[in-house]
Amino acid sequence: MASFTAAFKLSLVHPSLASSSLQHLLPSLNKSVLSLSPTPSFSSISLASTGNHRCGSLVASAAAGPKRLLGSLTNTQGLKFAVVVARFNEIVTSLLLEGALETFRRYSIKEEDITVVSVPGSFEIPVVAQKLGKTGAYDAIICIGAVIRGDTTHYDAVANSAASGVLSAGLSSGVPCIFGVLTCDDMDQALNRAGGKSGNKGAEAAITAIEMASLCKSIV
Ligand code: INI
Repeated sequence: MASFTAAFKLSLVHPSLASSSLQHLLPSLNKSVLSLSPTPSFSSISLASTGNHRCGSLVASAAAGPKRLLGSLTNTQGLKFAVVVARFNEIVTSLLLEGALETFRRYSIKEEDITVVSVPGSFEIPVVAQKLGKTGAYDAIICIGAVIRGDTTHYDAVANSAASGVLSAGLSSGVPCIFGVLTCDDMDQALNRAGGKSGNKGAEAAITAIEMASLCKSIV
C-alpha cells in the first residue's frame, strides 16, 4: 500500500485523555510515529503517519518520552543563507568568510542559495542582518566581523553593540542570526581563530547556521 503522511496535533487537558483519544485515530493510520509532550496543564500530542506500524507500539512510544526536535546537518536542500561580513580588519574577516563558504560547500549548500553582503564594520552588521531577516528570504543569517582591542574603549562599544545587535536582529526578525564576530585582544588571537591553530570561527558559524535553519524550519 502506498505510504502516506498525516500529522495530527492534539492539545488535551490531561495526559490520560491522550491514549483514549488515540485509540480512535490510530487504526486509520499506517506506519506512525507518535510523541507526547506533557506540560503541567496539558499535553501536546503529535502523530505522524508514514508507513506500517502497529497501534500498540505507537502508544508505547507515546509513553517513551517528550517530542524532541533537532536541526539536521544533512537535509540541507532548499535552505537559504545570507552572510553579512564587515570589511574592518578584512584580513581576518575574509578568512572567516572563506571558512563559512567552504563549509557551506561541504554541506551541499548551493552557491545560488547564499547571499554575501558587505558592510563597513561590525557595528553596521545588526541593522543589515535585521533587514535581511525581515525579507523572509533566508533561513539563517551569519554575521561575520573581527573586533580587535585597541588603546581606547571603542573596542568595547563596537564589540558590545555587535553582540547585542545581532541577538536583537534574530529576535526581531525571527530568523536565526549567528554570531560570527570575533572579539580579540590582538591580531594574532584573531588570526588563530580565522583558520589558524584555533580553527575557523566562520566555518563553525556556518555549521551553526545550517543546524538552526533546519531546526527553525521544523518549528511551525
Ligand atoms: N569595527 C570592527 O569591525 N572591528 C573593530 O575592531 C573596530 N574598531 O576597533 O574600531 C571597528 N570599528 C568600526 C565600527 O564597526 C563602525 O564601522 C564605525 O564605528 C562606524 O559606525
